[in-house]
This record gives sequence, structure tokens and C-alpha cells, in this order.
Amino acid sequence: MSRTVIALLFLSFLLFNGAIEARLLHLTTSDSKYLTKNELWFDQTLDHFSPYDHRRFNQRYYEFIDHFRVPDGPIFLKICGESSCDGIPNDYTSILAKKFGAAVVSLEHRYYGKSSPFKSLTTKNLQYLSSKQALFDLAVFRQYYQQSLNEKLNRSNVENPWFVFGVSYSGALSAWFRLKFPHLTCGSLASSAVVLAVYNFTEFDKQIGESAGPECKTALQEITKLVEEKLATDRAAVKALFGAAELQNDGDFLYFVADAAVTAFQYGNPDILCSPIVKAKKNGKDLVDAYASFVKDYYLGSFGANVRTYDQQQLKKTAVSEYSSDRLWWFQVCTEVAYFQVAPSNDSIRSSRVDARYHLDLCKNLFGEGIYPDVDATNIYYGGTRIAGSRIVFTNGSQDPWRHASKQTSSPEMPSYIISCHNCGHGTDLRGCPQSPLSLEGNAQNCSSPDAVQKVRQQVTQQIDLWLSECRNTGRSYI
Ligand SMILES: *[C@@H]1O[C@H](CO)[C@@H](O)[C@H](O)[C@H]1NC(C)=O
Ligand SMILES: *[C@@H]1O[C@H](CO)[C@@H](O)[C@H](O)[C@H]1NC(C)=O
Ligand SMILES: *[C@@H]1O[C@H](CO)[C@@H](O)[C@H](O)[C@H]1NC(C)=O
Ligand SMILES: *[C@@H]1O[C@H](CO)[C@@H](O)[C@H](O)[C@H]1NC(C)=O
Ligand SMILES: CC(=O)N[C@H]1CO[C@H](CO)[C@@H](O)[C@@H]1O
Repeated sequence: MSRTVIALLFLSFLLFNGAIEARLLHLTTSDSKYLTKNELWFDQTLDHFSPYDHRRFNQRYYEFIDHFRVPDGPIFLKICGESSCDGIPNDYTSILAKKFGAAVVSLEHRYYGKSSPFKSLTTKNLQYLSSKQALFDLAVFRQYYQQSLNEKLNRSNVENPWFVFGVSYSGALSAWFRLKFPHLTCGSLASSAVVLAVYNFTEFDKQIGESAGPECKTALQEITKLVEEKLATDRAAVKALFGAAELQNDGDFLYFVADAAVTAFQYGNPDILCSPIVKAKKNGKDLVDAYASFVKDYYLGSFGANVRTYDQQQLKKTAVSEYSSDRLWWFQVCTEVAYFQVAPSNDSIRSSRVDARYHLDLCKNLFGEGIYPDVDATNIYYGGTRIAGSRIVFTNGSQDPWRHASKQTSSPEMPSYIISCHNCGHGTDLRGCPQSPLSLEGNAQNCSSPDAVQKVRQQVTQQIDLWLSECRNTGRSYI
């Protein structure tokens, strides 16, 4: 492994999937797999909701216009989420851009990557970090980009048809952008979009059990019990066994142990986890050893997770660094959306010690007294799964634990598709092969179930085609 690859492994890795995606991208994507990494800058308003505060900050963005059909092609706004946005990745959006003759633009989410308004990420300085501010950023940027395009093309008052895209948290932003600014986009693709803020997200753990199947689930439950026992008798030894000696807080350790298994299902590789532990159980081998090998070889190894991202002592640090996205996302979790991945009261896979208390303590420890997620306010503001939007297409992977925070019921105005296969996980439609989601067509060797993905992509493409043409036909009215 080259030094750059190793360095990149330590970039923006998060407990939440979004930043794992960002890290995955660094791991498996060489520069040629980005459409562009050429940074551009936008002068953005810090607080969109204050009439008195006129401070501004620099926000990073990218544009890719090679496929753009001048002058009236569509513009695809690919929303960046809770991690450093280092370019426009060459994923399925680029295939769509080519097909539709679209320009692709992508704005880094405020505070993440190089778009931090502050040098220090204290709780006070984080007060402008929210999905609401981020949506406003996108709206203002969209206006700016349209205007500068018009200037380049020597025209005024012309609107290209816009379409927004996002996966996971940015998938939620994609849906919410269409909801809140329907006049600024013809439609939205909301892939694995977590539009429902959930306080006790017990369905997450439940889905892991379903995705694992009975044999693997039982083995995982047994492992949790054994790890808890070892933690009581020799905590240093069991932490060292998992390569996580640095995690002093037992809750952080148990969360890490649970999250390692989640990743296998979320990113389409259930067999890497289940085969060895089911086999160990059958052969009477030590289950904890088998699981620890998975964690060290796969999760911390080839997948590239980093133990420090679970360590509250690290997450408390306020200096802007390559690790900042973990702290930043926890702030959004602790104020807006929660998605606390707590153990269900019955039949849980993760330790029952990963509960609401653990999460609330973490919020308090990282950000101070009085910081807790107001999920009701978030769901009132956006509507949760009852989002009253239109022209939003939702997609979800059948094995993805996050799908229970997404919109899974379908209507003509907001069609929802499920991508069903043994290893269909998070954001599969915008990526590629289910078990190696960053391989696009053509370079996905040994891909299983590409048809499941392909089928949904066809439906998504038809929706985009329809809404773009409706948008053109109605001229400048997007609603
Ligand atoms: C733009 O419009 C101005 C004023 O009509 C004209 O002088 C100029 O030549 C145009 N430039 C281009 C590139 O079309
Ligand atoms: C979440 O779970 C905790 C512990 O089980 C419980 O005390 C709390 O009331 C729950 N909160 C909500 C909003 O459901
Ligand atoms: C707890 O889970 C087990 C296993 O799925 C199930 O058989 C049992 O009915 C559940 N008990 C309750 C109280 O839900
Ligand atoms: C594809 O699968 C075959 C047989 O399982 C294996 O030998 C080969 O190494 C795999 N190729 C890749 C690129 O994973
Ligand atoms: C479990 C669940 O809610 N599944 C849904 C997934 O999405 C499809 C398509 O919208 C629904 O029909 C399922 O009910």
C-alpha cells in the first residue's frame, strides 16, 4: 500500500455511513475516478436566518461541464454531505449526466472539508451548522451558478432545468431541497435518504438481524454476550484483542464492536462477516476470536476504519483537522436528527449498553450541557416520512439498516423503489456493484446481483427524463 493510500485511510471516517462512504471513496478511487477535483470557491452567507449578521465564509465547489449540452442542457446539483468533498466522483451520476447532456456541479457542505467558517469547532462556533443552513447554501449557490452561466452565455433571465442528487444524509438534503425550494429544481433523487429523524432508532439493529439471517444473527448475539463478559473480567485484554486498546470508555468500545458488523451489511459484504463466524460456531471454535479477526482484517484492515473515530477523547477536540467530520456529524446528530442506534429491548444484536443514555452522555461530553436532538422539531419542519414533496424519487437497499429512516412507501409524485438482493446496501443505485459499490459498470468484476441495481436505475432514469421534460414544457415554472 502506498503512503498516500495509507494517509487517505485516515481521512474523514465517521460512525455514520456518509463519511464511511467518503473514506471508501478515498480508498478505492484514484484521481482518474473523479470527474474533477478542481476547486472553485463561492462567497457564502454564514447565517441565512439573521437580519443583522452579515458575516461570510468561503465554500468550496466543483463543476464538470464536459457533457453539457450548450446552452439549454440540464444542471445536476450533486449534494455533498457530512464529509470532506474532494471532487465530483465518477459514479452513476456521470453516466446520467452524459445521457442527459447535463452539467454537474457539487457544493461542499458547510463546515466540512475546506468549507469551515471557523478555525475552531467549539460548540458556540457550531451554531450555524444545520441542515436548514445547508439547504439555504444550496439555494443561494444554485442562483449564483445559474446567473454566472447566463453571463457566460451572454443572456439573462434564462433557467436551465435543474435536478438534485444525494445519498444518505445528502439524500435527505436532496429530498428536502425539492420540498423547501420547489421553484429551484425540477426534481430530486434521494438515494438511501434518511428523511426521518429518529430518537431511539431500534429498527437499525433489528434490520441487521434480518439482513444477517438466523444463523449469523445468533452467532452475533452470542459474540456480544461473550464480549460483555470479557469486558467485566479483563477489559484491557478484550479491547486489545480487537485492536482497540485506546478506547477507554466501554460504551465507545461496544459501539465500535457493533458498528464493525453493521458495515458488512450496509456495504454489501455480509459473507465476509457471516461465513467465518457461522463456521467457527459449527466447529466449536472461539467465536470472539473469529469476530476479532473479522474486525481487524476487514473492518480496520481492508475497509480502513479507524478506532480513533469512536473515541470521545478525540471527538472532543475542537481544532480543525482531517478528523473533524466525525465531530461535526455528531453535532448534527446531537442537535437535529439523532438516529441513535440503540439496542432494542428484546432480541438485540448490539450490547444493551449502547442505549439512549450512552448517546446523550456522548452529546453532553462533546458539546456540553443542554445539547440534545430535537427530533420532533426536525420532523415538523421536514415532515419525516410524511414529507409533502413532489417529484422526489426515493431508493433504498433491502439489506440497509438505514432504510427504516427513509421513505419506503411509493406514490406517483414520490415514487419509492427498493433494490432487493442478498447484498444490496446503502446508496447502491448511485454507485455500482452491490458488494463493491464504487465499481461502475464495466469494471465490476464478479459483481453479484447487478441486475437488481440495473432495474431500479432504469426506473430512476425514466423519472428524471419525465420530470426534466415536464419542467421544460412548463417553461420557468418548476412547480
Ligand atoms: C454578448 O453581447 C454583447 C451585447 O449584445 C455583444 O457585444 C457581444 O459580442 C456578445 N458576446 C458574445 C460572446 O456573444
Ligand atoms: C428512548 O429509550 C429510552 C430508554 O429505553 C427511554 O427512556 C426513552 O423514553 C425513549 N425515548 C423516546 C423519545 O422514545
Ligand atoms: C423476543 O424475541 C424473541 C426472538 O425473536 C421472540 O421469540 C419473542 O417473542 C420476543 N419477545 C417479546 C416480548 O417481544
Ligand atoms: C472472481 O472470482 C473468481 C472465482 O471466485 C476468483 O478466482 C477471482 O479472483 C475473482 N476476481 C476478482 C477480481 O475478485
Ligand atoms: C420494509 C419496507 O417498508 N419495505 C418497503 C420498501 O419499499 C417498497 C417500495 O416502496 C415498499 O413496498 C415496501 O413496503
